[in-house]
Amino acid sequence: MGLLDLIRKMKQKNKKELRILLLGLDNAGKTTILKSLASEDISHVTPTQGFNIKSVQSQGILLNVWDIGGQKTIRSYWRNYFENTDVLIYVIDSADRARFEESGMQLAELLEEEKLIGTPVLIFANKQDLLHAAKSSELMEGLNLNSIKDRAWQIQMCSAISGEGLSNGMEWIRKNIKT
Ligand SMILES: Nc1nc2c(ncn2[C@@H]2O[C@H](COP(=O)(O)OP(=O)(O)OP(=O)(O)O)[C@@H](O)[C@H]2O)c(=O)[nH]1
Ligand SMILES: [Mg+2]
Repeated sequence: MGLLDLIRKMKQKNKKELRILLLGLDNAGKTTILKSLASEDISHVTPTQGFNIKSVQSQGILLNVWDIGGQKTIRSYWRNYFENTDVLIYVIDSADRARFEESGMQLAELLEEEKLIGTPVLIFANKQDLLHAAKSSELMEGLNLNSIKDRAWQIQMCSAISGEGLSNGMEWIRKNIKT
């Protein structure tokens, strides 16, 4: 290997770039979160039929975020995107109590996927701007989050609409994931 190749390889090792998978049930707010992170207009978000990819710069790291539609018919395609994921961001609609159980089961299924073994998980408890949004303890119970013991994980309250909490989540990613 020549010197140039060696330098190139070292640079790659230190790349400050992460592949992030953004998943969660339909209507949770994934696309709105991604647009908000990219400082784009969030007033006309429509359900994602396939996927969106966006690269956003956050705290000195380039995040390549894959936002996949969460409708039931699309969920079977999630597994096509698991490879090489550095971080999983799982989004919950904190006001949709009727679907806490479904959301928790979907997350539990993801965490059993071989390609996601050990992948750190940031859980965005979205829609905290709504008055009746559930808080951390109710979500932990409703989605059985305390059962996650095999990886680094964090629950972060947020609102994609106000932007509150999003940067705290990104900060957790920066601190917990080696780039
Ligand atoms: N009040 C409130 N509404 C939100 C928030 N985030 C998203 N929404 C709304 O929730 C709806 C769904 O948002 P999307 O971003 O399309 O949800 P998604 O998870 O991408 O949905 P799929 O693409 O179908 O998987 C939209 O009407 C958003 O405006 C939030 O923080 N607060
Ligand atoms: Mg979407």
